[in-house]
Amino acid sequence: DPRFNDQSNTQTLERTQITRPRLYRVLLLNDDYTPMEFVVMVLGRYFRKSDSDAEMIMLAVHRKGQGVAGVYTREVAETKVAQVIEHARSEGYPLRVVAEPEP
Ligand code: NFA
Repeated sequence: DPRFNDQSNTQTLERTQITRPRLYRVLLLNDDYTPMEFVVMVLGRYFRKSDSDAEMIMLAVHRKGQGVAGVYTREVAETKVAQVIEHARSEGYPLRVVAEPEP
């Protein structure tokens, strides 16, 4: 933003500081008891995944042990973790969900 800013009418360039918020990955962790269809439902409802993407992510978690459900700012990521854990526990499932900062 070029502005006249002193008594000699010289110009000083000022720059607006933009800071990007840190992003957090929400990870789903595999377990032996949570039904596959519950994990697919979670990916659709809380992470807005299509049925086919949800199925692929669920199977990747099942095979590899963990996978990324979504990437969000910290408060959004932590809220999703809390909501999914609450829903899973209410159904008696041990599904684990965590948020971790992106490198
Ligand atoms: N491993 C679980 C099963 O076989 C499915 C699952 C997938 C659980 C992804 C947690 C995360 N029922």
